[in-house]
Amino acid sequence: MQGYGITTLNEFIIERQSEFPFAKGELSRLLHHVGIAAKIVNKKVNKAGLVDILGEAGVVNIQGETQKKMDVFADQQFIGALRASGECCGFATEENEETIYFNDEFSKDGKYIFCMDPLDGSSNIDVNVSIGTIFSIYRRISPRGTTPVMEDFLQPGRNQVAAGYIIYGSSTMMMYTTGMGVNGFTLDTSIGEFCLSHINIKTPDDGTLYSINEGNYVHFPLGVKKYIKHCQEMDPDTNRPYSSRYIGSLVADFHRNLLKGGIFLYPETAKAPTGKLRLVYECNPIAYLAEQAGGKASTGVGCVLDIVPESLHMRVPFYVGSRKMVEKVEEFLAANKS
Ligand code: P6P
Repeated sequence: MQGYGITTLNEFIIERQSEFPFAKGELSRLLHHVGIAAKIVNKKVNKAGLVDILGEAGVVNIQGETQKKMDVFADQQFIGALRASGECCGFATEENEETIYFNDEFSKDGKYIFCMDPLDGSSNIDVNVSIGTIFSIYRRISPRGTTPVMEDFLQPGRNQVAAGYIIYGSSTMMMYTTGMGVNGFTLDTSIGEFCLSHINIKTPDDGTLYSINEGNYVHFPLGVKKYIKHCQEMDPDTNRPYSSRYIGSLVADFHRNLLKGGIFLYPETAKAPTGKLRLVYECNPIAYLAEQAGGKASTGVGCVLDIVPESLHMRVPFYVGSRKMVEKVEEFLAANKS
């Protein structure tokens, strides 16, 4: 802690770097640049209603989703900031069908690859609902100095060296892990710094909040239907009522559950037969954070972090949050295989 009582993100990154004996500051520099991009995006998000940044960019992305101007802006800001870090040799983002890399020697020598959803939940921005950036960092597999290859991006989530999210909400927070627990930083706009506000977060082992889009109920696997009914009836073991909370923005729903305890569920549905959420840049980083905070992340039949991605935009069913709640869903799914 500094004399003036706060620890900024950069001070924390440097302090923690000393815990990695072989660290040369590359990951620290990368995380520092994530913080810079987050502040730039935050500034725009906060003014979204005032400047011509709302609405559609008139482009449809690889997901078949209409890109919002803010999606494109956030994508560009993070790629620009991370290129400036010189530590990233390539990027995979929700907004681009192919991976992105730069052919200059500086970038090609980068040790890390960066995967992100630059602005998750952006359809909510026009109605002033919290949205977020989700990111995941891996060491490259291909040799430094060469052009990155797809194998660099299709690593199991277990290989992540860092993951995190920025939530642009009532306050803007950056939560991240480098495998030594999860820490949260709240942006103090009066000094333009992310300041340590949530130290070594541990998510409650159990909870009473469940987050799912019940509009898809008829398409859910039988085990999920039974789990929802389980939540809606008084839990005989704990005699506690559950509450349904669904914002429709993964970062916001996950963040609330992380702090209070709860489970987020996005099963396969008719419209999304393998689930809606993307493994590489949504599920893996959130799963890494959940596990680092003592929670669990499952596809319903196994750990999300153990999956070897088959493609960049691969989708999986996603159950994440308090360990006991995720285990309960897995039990219902196993007992009601359809
Ligand atoms: P649905 C936002 O579009 C998103 O990718 C996640 O942030 C969110 O959890 C999910 O989709 C919401 O999907 O089908 O319930 O609107």
